[in-house]
Amino acid sequence: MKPALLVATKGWDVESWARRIRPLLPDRPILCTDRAGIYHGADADLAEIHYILAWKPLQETLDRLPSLRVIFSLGAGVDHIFALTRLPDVPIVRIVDPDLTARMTEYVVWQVLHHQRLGPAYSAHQRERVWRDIDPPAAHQVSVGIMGLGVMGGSAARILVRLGFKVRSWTRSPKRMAGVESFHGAERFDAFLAGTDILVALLPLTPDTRGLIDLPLLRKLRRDGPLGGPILINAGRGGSHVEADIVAALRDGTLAGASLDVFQTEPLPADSPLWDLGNVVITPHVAAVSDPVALAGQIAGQIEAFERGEKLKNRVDPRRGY
Ligand code: NDP
Ligand code: OXD
Repeated sequence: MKPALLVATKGWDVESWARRIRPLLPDRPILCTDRAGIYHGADADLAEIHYILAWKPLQETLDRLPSLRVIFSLGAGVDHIFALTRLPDVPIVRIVDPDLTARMTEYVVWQVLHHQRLGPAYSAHQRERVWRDIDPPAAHQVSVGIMGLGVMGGSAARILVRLGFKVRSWTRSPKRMAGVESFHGAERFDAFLAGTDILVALLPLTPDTRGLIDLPLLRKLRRDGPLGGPILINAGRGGSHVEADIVAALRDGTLAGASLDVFQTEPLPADSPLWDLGNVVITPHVAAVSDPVALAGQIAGQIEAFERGEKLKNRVDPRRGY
């Protein structure tokens, strides 16, 4: 038998991953946690595990894996792994895949167009049976500022540029992309914000990005743009924003609207004021869902390549935290 693997996910359908992986790696045991992330089998079986496929793994599960060689995150983000207090000294690999990237690109483009085409106003008119034309601005009059021009942000930027939007980006390190005005680092952050009508956050959650999107930041966005005020779209991580500040900004007009896919607490609590604000689009962390049908092959291929002595792709840098 070849080394075993453990599928350990909290809140996801563990079996749908195991079902896809088993035929791809038929000659090895594939163990699973339950939906709460708890493994109910014997410690002896866990000692055979070389690989964990994880989404929000429990500390107690990782602590029981003495032979672990690689941690595979089942998402693009790895904050759910770095949130643990004890991590074994093994490579952490994340998902980078055209399927996941395409889903995120769809979400960002959908929400940017929704706000640029005055979707919230027209939805309100429809509910009131009002026939009134208000002209949306042209794409080229709207500036979309993307925080995080990585795999996800880069793909969304390319499509937005093709649609004619003015696109700018803000990153940690310098970037060059055709049609995109690039800013990086703390010194250029205010200049980036000052020219942004629609702020798109596609940042990983790290100590540097936690709580970054707060009221002072939102007040720095362009106020005299064509949408009656700036818009926030966050599909990165809820930990990067301060929800109370977003609510305050939506109420006092600092923000004209928002689309939020990620939240400080998920599921978004039923008593969150965000649910009742008309100018907010809420989706339950589904901007880019990890589909086992699309992704299992990549993970199985990585395991086989690793065992042939090849380098793992999409390794995370633990010092950067993403
Ligand atoms: P990448 O690692 O490819 O890109 C991250 C980008 O963020 C990089 O451009 C990086 O800058 C930038 N960045 C990181 N830290 C900072 C900082 N302190 N200041 C400025 N820029 C910073 O990640 P992906 O594009 O693949 O994914 C981004 C995030 O999207 C994931 O971490 C995850 O949290 C989220 N996500 C959400 C999903 C959802 O369904 N809502 C689905 C998938 C992902 P630089 O290029 O200089 O390194
Ligand atoms: C991810 C996510 O990180 O779904 O992939 O949030």
